[in-house]
Amino acid sequence: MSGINYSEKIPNNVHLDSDRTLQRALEHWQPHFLQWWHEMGPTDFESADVYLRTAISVDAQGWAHYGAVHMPEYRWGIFLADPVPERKIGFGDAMGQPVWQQVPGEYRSTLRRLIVTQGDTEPASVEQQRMLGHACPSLYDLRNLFQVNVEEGRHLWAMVYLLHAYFGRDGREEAEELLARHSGDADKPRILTTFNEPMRDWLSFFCFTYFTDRDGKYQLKSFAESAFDPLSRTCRFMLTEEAHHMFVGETGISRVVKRTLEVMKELGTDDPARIRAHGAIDLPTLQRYLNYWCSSSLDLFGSEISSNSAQNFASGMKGRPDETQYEDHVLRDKTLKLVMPDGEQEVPVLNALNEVMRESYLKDCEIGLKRWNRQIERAGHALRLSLPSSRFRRSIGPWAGLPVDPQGRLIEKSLYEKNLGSWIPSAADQAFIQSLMRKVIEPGKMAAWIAPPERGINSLPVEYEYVKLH
Ligand code: BYC
Ligand code: FE
Ligand code: FE
Repeated sequence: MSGINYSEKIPNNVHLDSDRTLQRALEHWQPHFLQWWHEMGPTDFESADVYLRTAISVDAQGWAHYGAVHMPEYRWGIFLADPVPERKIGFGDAMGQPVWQQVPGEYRSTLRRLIVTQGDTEPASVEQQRMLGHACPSLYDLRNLFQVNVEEGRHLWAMVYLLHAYFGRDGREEAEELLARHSGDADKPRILTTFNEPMRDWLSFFCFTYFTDRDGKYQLKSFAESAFDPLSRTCRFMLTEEAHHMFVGETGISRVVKRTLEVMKELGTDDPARIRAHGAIDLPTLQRYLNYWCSSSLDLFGSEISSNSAQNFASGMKGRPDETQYEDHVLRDKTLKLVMPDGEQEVPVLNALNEVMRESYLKDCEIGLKRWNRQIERAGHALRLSLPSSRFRRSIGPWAGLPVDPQGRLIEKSLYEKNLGSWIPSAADQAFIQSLMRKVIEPGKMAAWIAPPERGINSLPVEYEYVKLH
């Protein structure tokens, strides 16, 4: 276990003090990061005491310390998982060779681009979520939001460390650019579409942490396999933090479902209008939010057929999530049948790896759906929540812009346009959800649209004052 040095300006377990140039460069970036947090991070909560976890070791057991922190004083740092001795490349054409401790010249620009794209999403999500604190359904949820926010801030540090340490001047310039692009900005938007979508309410936040943070999990898992060892070690530790983000999404939606079912029972109806009048979220509306955020997140895997993905795999830069579970790690003579708009097409697996990842991601997404549907079934209702087809509402790949219904059928454009409003949240749905967004800050109290969590954080009661507002 490598301990983390907290006596330095930038907490780290990478012996930053042994490389003065790198240390100075990162210490120069640090105030820019803090300025960005001040301007683009959660609004108005800078003096609140937030019960947050901070990494104190990279050991899977007991890596976090919990305590009250002012967010601007959070100890963002650089933490890499311990090296695996004698680690070898686990896939691609260079399989079996030693992993890289430096960036090979021929892969430099591609690796930099992958790291910048990954890094760009982290601060983008903080920007998207910056107003949500004002409408928190409870102090417990407010704390979880801020926990996710500070950790996404740390994930930015993780990528900026790689850029500074391994990409010289270009890397330092990219690190500045990561603070200059902003979510939804007309002139300098974030790189990937989902990270420019506005997030105005907590139902969207729970869907985002369920679907979009899970894309993060899958991308990080594929980088954890990378031949570029510092990237692999960085991502392995990020994954430890990531689990909580998806927990927030899964339990958040589960609590919404629970509350809705209580109201349905109380009123003896499944009429959306009456459920809404009672201040709860009807299940068809939840389904539309799931359709929206799931389809948006599916684009984050890239195109179904991608020569980039083939290159990234063959060279060893980016593997498949859980690469060891597969038999063939080279994939030079395997093909895969993909359903394309104009029929089935057989393509080399190497070129279909984005799709392979998307498929395993969707399987992971099903787990929450099963849980929520079990809740609905136990309450005696026939409705089932479902995931939209991966062809629905795509903006990237061969299905982009095509009129496909949530079941994946290509339909008439006019029919698609007529029905889209019933498949994703309409303006009226959004206005209704917005009307529920009222700040609840009495310890232990919950907004009327969500059930309390089963337990609190770190064995504390649900009633604990997780955020002390001043
Ligand atoms: N939006 O060959 P293709 C997370 C571009 S989330 C806009 O199919 P490739 C987090 C693409 O760049 C995880 N543009 O793409 C979650 C390419 O452009 P060029 C983020 C898009 O390269 C919650 C062109 O379309 N991690 O961590 O195979 C909170 C053709 O693309 C999009 C990463 O993204 C899009 N959705 O795969 C906080 C990992 N999709 O080259 C954090 C790093 C594609 O024609 N990135 N394009 O100019 C990658 O691995 C790959 O870049 C992608 C795309 C998987 C994103
Ligand atoms: Fe992240
Ligand atoms: Fe995350």
